[in-house]
Amino acid sequence: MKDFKKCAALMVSILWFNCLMAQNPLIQNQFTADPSVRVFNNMIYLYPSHDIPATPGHGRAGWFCMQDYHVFSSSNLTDWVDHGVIVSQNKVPWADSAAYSMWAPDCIERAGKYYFYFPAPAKSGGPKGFSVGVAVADKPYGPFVPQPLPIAGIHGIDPNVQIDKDGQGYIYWAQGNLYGAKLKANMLELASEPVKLEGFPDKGLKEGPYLFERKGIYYMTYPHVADKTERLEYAMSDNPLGPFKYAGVLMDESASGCWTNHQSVIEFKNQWYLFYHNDDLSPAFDKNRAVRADSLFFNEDGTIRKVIPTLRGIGVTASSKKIQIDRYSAKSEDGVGVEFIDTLNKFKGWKTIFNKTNSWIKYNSVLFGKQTAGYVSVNAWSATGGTLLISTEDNLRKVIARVAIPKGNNWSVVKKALISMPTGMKNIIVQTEGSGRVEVDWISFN
Ligand code: FUB
Repeated sequence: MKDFKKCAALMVSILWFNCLMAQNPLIQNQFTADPSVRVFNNMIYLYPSHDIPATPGHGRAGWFCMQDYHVFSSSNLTDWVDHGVIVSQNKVPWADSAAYSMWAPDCIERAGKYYFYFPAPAKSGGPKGFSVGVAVADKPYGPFVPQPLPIAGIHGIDPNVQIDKDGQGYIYWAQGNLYGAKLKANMLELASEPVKLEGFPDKGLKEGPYLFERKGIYYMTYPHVADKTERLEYAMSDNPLGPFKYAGVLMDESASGCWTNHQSVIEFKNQWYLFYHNDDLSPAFDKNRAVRADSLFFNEDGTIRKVIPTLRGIGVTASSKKIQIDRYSAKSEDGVGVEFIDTLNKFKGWKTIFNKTNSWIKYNSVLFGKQTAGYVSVNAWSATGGTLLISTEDNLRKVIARVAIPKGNNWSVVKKALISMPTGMKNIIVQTEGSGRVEVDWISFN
């Protein structure tokens, strides 16, 4: 009984303190990068790198700095639970605990065990450069036990592991080019000599291999420096070790200039998704990155349509949650902008600034319940005073509230009865009426 109570209290604290709700970027209370995403037992698990700012004596200033890994899970692509640290550099017997280079990881399940693969530099006396280690768990969120030694025969970064339909495991990694080998059934040792994978552009760094299979086609996706920064590309094959045929660009270079990108692709509930990263939470320093996701679509011939990054991202937002309209689906060309709420603490997120009459922002896929009457709450601030029109849109556009934001000098929640309470899935439009400058943090319906 005591143990049950302890366990229940732990679960409540995990859910209460670590439940993160987000659009893009998906995780907004810490930096995350290099997302490897997996579906285990109908739950989505996100295994990212964990960027941190370097401090004197801890990592190298101006460079990547990572000391551990967290895992996050979600049942709906919207609400993410942080399960905390699963592997850290000072608990891996072979790893250099002062390297701060726990780069892009991956995780896979085999026969009820979860194998977490990660690159890291070895202690002095061990192999030079990056090695790849494995930590094993009975659950996707750990506890993970690191193996005493890294995998023999692999020198490189960005491990990616796949198990083919016939049960054969494969491991891929990068070292300027892309490499692969078969894995033994124990998932801990190579079963074949590493080969350089063929069929990719010769020039420019390639890293971050991530292979997936659909309808008998093996898609190898990877970041590539075709020009100055990385873009995501893919190549296709009928064999997990190739040869591959270059097939195109999956995502263009980041518009904000983030030098790296890194991807994984999953199918969840009949929809395909691309997970990647950008520098949303640290636009001035692109080694502190943030994981994003957008929907991915195939053409009839099996090629992939280029994914255009969005702020809205994926997943449905419940109308009763704080709807962050700054993660918009569309907006008017002028009169509306997005800025950090607090430039000294970017983890506080963003606000929308309306400063022109009839400027608008649209936020898609909000799910309303079955109530017939209700309120909208708007967390806003206006130095001038102003009015917001809130509408829903499916086939028709319908105004559901006119909210006067009083003149003031701080954030306050303004609550207004709705003209009518929407039901089902709707897009929300927030528009200004008349002049004035209005800043909005979030809106919510109850
Ligand atoms: O996160 C460190 C490195 O940056 C990764 O290993 C690469 O794929 C790139 O994203």
